[in-house]
Amino acid sequence: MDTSSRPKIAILNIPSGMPSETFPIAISRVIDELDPSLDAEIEYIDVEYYGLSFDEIKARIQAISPQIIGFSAILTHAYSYLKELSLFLRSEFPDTVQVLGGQMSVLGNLIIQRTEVDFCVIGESEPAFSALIARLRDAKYDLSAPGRFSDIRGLVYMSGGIPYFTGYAESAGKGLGQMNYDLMSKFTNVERFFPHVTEGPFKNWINKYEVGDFYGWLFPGNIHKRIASVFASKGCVGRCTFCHRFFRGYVPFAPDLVISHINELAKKRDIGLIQLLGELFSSDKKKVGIIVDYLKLSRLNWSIAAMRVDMIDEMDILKWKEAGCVMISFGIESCSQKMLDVMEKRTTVEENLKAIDLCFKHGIFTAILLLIGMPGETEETVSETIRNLIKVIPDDMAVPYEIVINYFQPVPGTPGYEYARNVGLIGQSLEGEEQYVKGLYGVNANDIKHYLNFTDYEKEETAYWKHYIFLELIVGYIKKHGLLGTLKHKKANRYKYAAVYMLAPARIRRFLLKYGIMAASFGLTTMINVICRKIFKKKKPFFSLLRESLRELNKRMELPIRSDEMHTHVLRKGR
Ligand code: B12
Ligand code: SF4
Repeated sequence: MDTSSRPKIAILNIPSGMPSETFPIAISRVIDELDPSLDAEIEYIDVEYYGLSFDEIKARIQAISPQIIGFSAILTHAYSYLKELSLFLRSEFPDTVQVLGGQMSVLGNLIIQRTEVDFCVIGESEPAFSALIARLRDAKYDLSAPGRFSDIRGLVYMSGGIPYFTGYAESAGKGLGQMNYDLMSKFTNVERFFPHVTEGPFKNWINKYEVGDFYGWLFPGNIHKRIASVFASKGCVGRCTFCHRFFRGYVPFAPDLVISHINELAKKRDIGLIQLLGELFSSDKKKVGIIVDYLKLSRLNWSIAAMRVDMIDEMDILKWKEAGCVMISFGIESCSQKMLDVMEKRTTVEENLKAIDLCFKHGIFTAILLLIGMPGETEETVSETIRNLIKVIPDDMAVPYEIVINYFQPVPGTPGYEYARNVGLIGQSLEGEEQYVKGLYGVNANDIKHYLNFTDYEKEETAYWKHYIFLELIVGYIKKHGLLGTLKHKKANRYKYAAVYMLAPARIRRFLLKYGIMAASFGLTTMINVICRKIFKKKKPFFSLLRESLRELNKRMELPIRSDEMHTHVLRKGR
């Protein structure tokens, strides 16, 4: 290995098997923000986009001959791929130091023990990554004395036979930048991050018959232009029990920097629509106001990737609509207050309904985004969600109507994940946890097959919930607008199916759907087994009795700290 003073680093993204690829802003920032005095030579290998085989990755790494291989893993779903690749690269490049960063590093304890990764960088890459590189370079990449890394905060590595966490690093504050396209274009095709409006994500989010109505909301001319993604903030004021973040608190980006980035992109790339990314768009109305005023003048259209319902009112919606806003995503999650409390969403059903209603009323697209199957979910909470959402069906049939429903999928570092361990749905041992995260590869949260059952029903009995909510909300739509009126305006098959479905009385269609979906998803034999279990083995109510935040509940159920995680157990709590 080359131990000369100039560090050479190969950075790879780790595929998660999910259908949509990761927008690699994390990698751009890792490279961009590295301490320039290191004079490091960095190369990014876009494994995911180019679909590289292990041998192709090996050839690329051979050509670079790095002392450090950096893995960027945003989703935990990528764990099994990471493990295989890490083991393979260790056998091919035994002396190269492996470093992992990204959200997956919350599993630092597991990764350090079960893969060949030498260091996990926890949270923001800076200042830990630069400090680590400098220390490795000075030690000639010799890992035999782990104590020499103990003062670099933000690392997990093996020390004394168990993983050691050096504690959270304070963010260097540099890490609030945007994607550096000029930098990234040296390594990969960046043009794909500027799809044409009609080829972009909206065509997947809105059904083909209604997406035209959506395009109609754009300023004339923008429909022929391209989309760009821009971050406007980092962090969130919420602490939902299913959500993980390393970043503490909420920081809106400086409006002048966001504006100059948008301006530059718009000029260079013929942009017509800006997707504003980040966990929470507006908690600082003043800063957001400056960005909105600019967007209004620019005649760009724009969308908001994430917004809390308790932070928006009719004035905002009107102002934003006038300024070109065409879409806002709210994670409303549920319209049962009990479930919102279990999630510690800190919102009310009324706030959910109001936010959705305002968007529909003023012609801004918003999909109804639901998370079902959290502990405490019952047939009653599902029905309550439907009853409430039926109150806010759009009056105007030209408003696209979309409903997206996912099952709860515990993410490490969240109260939801810890609760799953507490009740034994995720193994409490290292092996048990690994088995769970390995199984996440490519698993879409809308797939019932992988749902860990947090209800008192048989899992198979909950398979129809997603379809039931969906169909009942369409039935509600038909009832509001009349069958003929609906079928005239809404051409997607869902309206035709719902028209047939609603011929049966409410209780009967629910029954038929439940057993129909069960048989279709799991087979007839399983369905019969489920029915037998229901008759002969009654479950005692447990999950259905839940009413409080999982975070509070966990305090009364905490498991003893395993001996291998003496130093790392704090990662379980997130930040
Ligand atoms: C924007 C976003 C989206 C967008 C875009 C996603 C994308 N893939 O680009 C959309 C809305 C499409 C989306 C979809 C999904 N998302 Co999302 N998303 C986010 C969000 C809000 C920001 C991610 C981001 O780009 N941040 C900006 C970058 C710059 O910040 P960063 O990741 O912190 O990067 C720093 C460090 O990680 C570190 N680092 C990163 N790599 C490396 C490498 C090295 C070597 C080093 C040293 C350091 C390092 O340094 C970076 C710079 O400081 C996060 C929440 C969050 N807090 O991260 C969730 C999040 C990543 N998403 C999550 C999930 C679950 C999903 C979905 C699976 C949801 C679903 N059920 O469909 C899909 C998957 C889509 C996909 N294929 O990626 C989870 C992941 C949890 C987990 N542990 O797996 C998160 C954490 C939110 C949560 N619920 O907890 N998402
Ligand atoms: S789910 Fe959304 S609102 Fe809740 S903490 Fe995460 S980013 Fe914030």
